[in-house]
Amino acid sequence: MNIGIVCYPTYGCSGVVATELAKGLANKGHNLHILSYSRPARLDAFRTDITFHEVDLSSYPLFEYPPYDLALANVMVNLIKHEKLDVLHVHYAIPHATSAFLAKQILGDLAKDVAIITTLHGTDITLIGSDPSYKDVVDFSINQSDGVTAVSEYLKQETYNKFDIKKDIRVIPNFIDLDRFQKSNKNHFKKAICPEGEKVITHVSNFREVKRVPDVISTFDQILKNGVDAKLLMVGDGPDRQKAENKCRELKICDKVRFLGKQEQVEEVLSISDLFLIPSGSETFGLAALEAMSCGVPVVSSNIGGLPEVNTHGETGYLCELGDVECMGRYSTEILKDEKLHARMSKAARARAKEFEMDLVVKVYEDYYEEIKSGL
Ligand code: GMT
Repeated sequence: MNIGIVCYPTYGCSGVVATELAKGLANKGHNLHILSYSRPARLDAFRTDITFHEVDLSSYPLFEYPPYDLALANVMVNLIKHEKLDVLHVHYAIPHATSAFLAKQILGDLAKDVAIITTLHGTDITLIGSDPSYKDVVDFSINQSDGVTAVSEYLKQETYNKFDIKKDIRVIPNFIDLDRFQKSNKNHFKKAICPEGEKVITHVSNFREVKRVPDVISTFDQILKNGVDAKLLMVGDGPDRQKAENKCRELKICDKVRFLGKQEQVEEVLSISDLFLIPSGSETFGLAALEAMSCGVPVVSSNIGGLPEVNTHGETGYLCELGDVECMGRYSTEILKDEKLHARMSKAARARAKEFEMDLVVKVYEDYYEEIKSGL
């Protein structure tokens, strides 16, 4: 099939999922086109079966805000016309689903065999999409898609709760490359960071408010107070980094916390981690948790959104009420102090990750494309 994939190029998870899906589909012999305003971070190697199309925004004195959705629709129109796309799969509803609708309208009969598939990822529904400034357009655009998927049961329900969706939403979860995300020997790195054999606790995110990074620091403080000698690795960067640093200073634990910034090879950090913390205030899936689990790292998380569909309480880690840092600290301590429990959870985490194996899920998308196309 000729498949167009539209995504945000950033380190955010929807762009990662979209790019990895493109690679997985290309590995199965499909011809892929990725559309975005810059090259996605995960599209890191040259391949003949994946073409990147940059959406160029011409500036013009009149435009305070250049209309990206129109420029994107224009690229879509050209691709459908000249590359004979079978499927145009947009990740993140805003504005991608709207641009896809517009492109299909512009082309009329020429686009009648192209299946427009929208995958909902999270904040396009839970935060920004339901904002009154966008809601009606998002509602309309989702309903105009030929197929709609969501990354978790939770997100599917939230979409039905927040929007007036007439379409059947198919849950297709996020997936993981088990070969890339597996524990590898990085002892030299561990020794450099923890010369006294301290435990390593890790958090990975884009440090947006919704990630509650100060809760990570407070949970870590609880762990230290419970008598565990540990270091905290904070991977990523974003708007709340300052708040996190302030929290370290307030709790006087800065010497035990390392801010590593954005890391490409996050699996290397996970390979030396004993525990992963994800106390998010909203998380439709929690790909970062799945990446940790795939490396055999138990997860302590909040029990909101799609996280319970990934992290199983008492098996792959523990879940606590939102903001309950005492609970997260207590459970973390339990895992870190009990070697047998840690080993059991580590094994269960990897086993659970295997249920989200990349090829399995790519095949589900492939079948879904066929199903939607056959109904056009
Ligand atoms: O979490 C983020 O800040 C990025 C965001 C995105 O839209 O890229 O991630 C969302 O989609 C991911 C991939 O499907 C999910 O794993 C994340 O849980 C989800 N984030 C939120 O719901 C906050």
